[in-house]
Amino acid sequence: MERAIQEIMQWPGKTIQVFHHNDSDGLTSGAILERALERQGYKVQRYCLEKPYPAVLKKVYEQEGRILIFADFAGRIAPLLSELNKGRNLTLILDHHVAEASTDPRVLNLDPDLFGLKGDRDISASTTCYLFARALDPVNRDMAHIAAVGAVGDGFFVDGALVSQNRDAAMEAVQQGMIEIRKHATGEQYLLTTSKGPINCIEFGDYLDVLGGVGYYQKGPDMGVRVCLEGISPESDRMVEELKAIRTKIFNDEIARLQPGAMKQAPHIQWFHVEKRLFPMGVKMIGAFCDAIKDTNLIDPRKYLAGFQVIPDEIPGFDAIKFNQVKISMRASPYMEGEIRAGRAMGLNILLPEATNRLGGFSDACHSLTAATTVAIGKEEKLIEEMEQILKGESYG
Ligand SMILES: [Mn+2]
Repeated sequence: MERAIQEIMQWPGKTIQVFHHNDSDGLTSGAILERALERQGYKVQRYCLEKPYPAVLKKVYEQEGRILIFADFAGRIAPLLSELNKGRNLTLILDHHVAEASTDPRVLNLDPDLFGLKGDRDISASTTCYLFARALDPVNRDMAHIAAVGAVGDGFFVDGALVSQNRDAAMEAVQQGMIEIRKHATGEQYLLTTSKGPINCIEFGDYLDVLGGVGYYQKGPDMGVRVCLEGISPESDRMVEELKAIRTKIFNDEIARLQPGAMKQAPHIQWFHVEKRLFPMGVKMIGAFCDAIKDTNLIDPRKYLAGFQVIPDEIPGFDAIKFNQVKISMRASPYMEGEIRAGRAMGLNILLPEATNRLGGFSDACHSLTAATTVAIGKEEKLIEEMEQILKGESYG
C-alpha cells in the first residue's frame, strides 16, 4: 500500500476515479476512500457499480493517464484489468475477494487475499480501504467505525465475533467511542454511536443495503456514502422508508403474477422472468425476490428456482451503455438446500457457471446455494436447457 501511495503521489493529475460496490461493505469502502483522498487534496469522482461488467470496464479503460481505484470487487479480474490497462492508467484494487495477481506493473492488486489474509474471515473491503487510508495519513484513524460497519455488513464472523484486521478496526472504533461491543451467549454485538443513540451495526448495514440495492438507480448509493460519513439524517430515514415501500409494492405485484401455473417448468428447474418490472430497483433485487419466495408454496420445493431480469442500459454517472443482457439469479428451496449440502444435487456454483460459459455469458458471484450470472437477452430458455443437459449428464436425480 505504501508503494502504491508513492505511485499515486508521483502520478500527474489530482483527480482520482473510485469505483465501488453497492452493498454495505462497498458503500463504506467508497466513503472511506472518498474522504481520505479528499483530505490529501484530490478531487474524487466516485462511481457505484453493482458489478464490474465488462462493458463498463471497457468504457473506463478508454481513458488514459488516470488514477483508477476499484473497491470491494475486481480482485479476481486483475488479469483482465491488466489487459485493458496496458500500462496506460494507474490502477489500484482494494478488494478482499479471492484474487489473482496482476500482469501489468501499473495495475496494483492490493487485495489482501494475495497477502495471506482471508477475505471471508479476516478482512472486509472496508477494512482494506481503511488500512489504505491510514497508510495515506494517520488522521484517517477516525474512520475506524466505518470500516467496522462494512465488516459486520459482509457478515464474516468467527464464533459470533469479528476477527483479525476487522476486529482491530472495531477495537479502534471502541477506543474512539464510536462503537460499543456487547457480549452475548453466542458472540458479540457491535453498536454504532449515532445521533439517534446506539444502533446495531447489522441494522445499520441493512439500512445501507436498502440505499445501495433498492435505491441503486435513484441516488441511493450517494446517500449511503453520505450516511457513512455524516450519520443518519431525517432525509436519509425518509429515503429508506420510501425505498422499502417501493420494494414491498414491486415484490407484491410480482408475487400476484406468480399465482399457480405462471412459473415455467423444466424437469429440474422452475423459472420466471420479471423483464424490466423491478426497475428502478437495482439488479441485485432479482436475487432478493427469489429469496423472498424460495420457501413459500409458490414454488415446487423439489426443483431449483431461477429468476431472470433485464439489466437496464444505464449505469448512474455514465453515458448510456448498451448491455443487451439479462441477469439470472438462482436459489434453492430448503429441501433442495439439504440435497445440495448432502451432495445429492449439483451445487449452483457448478451448474450455473458451466451453462453460462457454454452460452458466452458472464459469471461473477456463484456459491453452492445462491448464484447469479448474465447472458445475452433471448438466451434465457437456452440457458435453462443447457442446465438441464448438464443435470442429465450427471448421476444426480
Ligand atoms: Mn465485501
